[in-house]
Amino acid sequence: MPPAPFGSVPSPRQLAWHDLGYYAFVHFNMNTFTNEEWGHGTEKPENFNPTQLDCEQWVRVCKQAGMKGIILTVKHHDGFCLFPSKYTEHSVKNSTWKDGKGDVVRELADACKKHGLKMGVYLSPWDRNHPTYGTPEYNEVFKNTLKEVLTNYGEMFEVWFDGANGEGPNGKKQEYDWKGFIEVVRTHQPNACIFSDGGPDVRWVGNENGYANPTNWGTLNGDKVYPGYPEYKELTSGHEDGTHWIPAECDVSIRPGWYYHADQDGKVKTLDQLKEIYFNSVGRNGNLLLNLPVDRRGLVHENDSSALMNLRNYLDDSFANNLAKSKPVTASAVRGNDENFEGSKVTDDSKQTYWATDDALTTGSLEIDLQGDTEINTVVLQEFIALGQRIKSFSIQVLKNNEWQEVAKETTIGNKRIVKFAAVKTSKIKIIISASKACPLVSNVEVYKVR
Ligand code: FUL
Repeated sequence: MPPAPFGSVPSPRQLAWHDLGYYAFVHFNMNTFTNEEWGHGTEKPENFNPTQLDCEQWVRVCKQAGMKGIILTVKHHDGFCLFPSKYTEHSVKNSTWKDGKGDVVRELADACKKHGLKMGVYLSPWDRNHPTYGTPEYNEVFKNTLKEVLTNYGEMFEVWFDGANGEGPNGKKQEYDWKGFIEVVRTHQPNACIFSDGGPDVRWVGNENGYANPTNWGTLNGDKVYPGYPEYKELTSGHEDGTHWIPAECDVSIRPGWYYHADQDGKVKTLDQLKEIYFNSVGRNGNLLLNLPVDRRGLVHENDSSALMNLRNYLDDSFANNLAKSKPVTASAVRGNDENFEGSKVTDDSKQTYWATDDALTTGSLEIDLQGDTEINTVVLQEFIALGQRIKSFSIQVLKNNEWQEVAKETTIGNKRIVKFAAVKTSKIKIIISASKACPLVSNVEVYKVR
């Protein structure tokens, strides 16, 4: 009998989101041309004027970098829309770019479709330009704007709601109709995950450095957390017994700023910094949303694309050879002695099969025979999260001079955990689950010697 789900579990759209792992944020809007991070809403639409805009170049770069999609800032805090919205004058339709006939969202949607990349949109509810901001009417304007974006450009995989909420042009703050905003997304893009500080589908990780805590639950007390939640540091670990499945997305920019500033051309993150971000996000049960500040030409800058390729080459090299693939596994116990749940399911190269114990067991171990002395320094672990995140603590041991030696002691796993340790030569490795909220379900174990 397969195990029953435990606690909060992911929806199908969230499971699809978990599979994406790594994708791009693009901050490109009015601020690109005014050298700002937070525009004031008083900028002249004519200022928006990229000289060589080429969304296919963005898509090619992201695809080569191994990213699975792009989320674009179609409307930031200054209110300027990258598409010709009917609900504001502050948009590309009043810019000099393409004589007001251009539409960046259309160009990106076409390019993503052509090259098979997923697309998402960032919309800031905070609007420092719109004359209705601070009144109930603005909520209607925002919902209509959202509907335009979600009905005219094809399938979106994620809708990103920024939690920042300041004052509008008349000094008033807005009470947002979050329920209504969510309803618009559900109606027009039922497969899109909604991001905000507290979900409902994907949560902010509580910092803009691109890392989750080593202990990172995919669950959260979703009714407690809201956009602007003051205890946002909790989001870096999630809530262990959270009432909802709301996993973490780690957003960080490849440069100091979110937007392009020429004086940051020399400040693109190094390979070592990007590696650390990758291991601390994707390797800690999060997705990585890495921001590219597209420049005034309308292109991903050369320095940024070469940094992305350095990371890609590193990852390709490091994770090319899974030393545990198809290797024999001995489990401490197997659910119902049923071969469908035996230890070898973690090295069979399928994430749909998993090792499980009987319901009564919440500890156990897997011994992998590497079939000869092998130098290793990294282990990738995955739980079968479709039935909930269960494991609370685990350790890794290697056989050295006929004795088991501990090389790592960690806490949660979730969708994916990457554990690095000092390189060691061994012929056998043991994964020990020391505590689990219900019987552990492990779908995948990979072993590497990374650079
Ligand atoms: C923040 C915004 O205020 C920044 O400008 C940026 O868009 C970042 C991703 O989110 O809340």
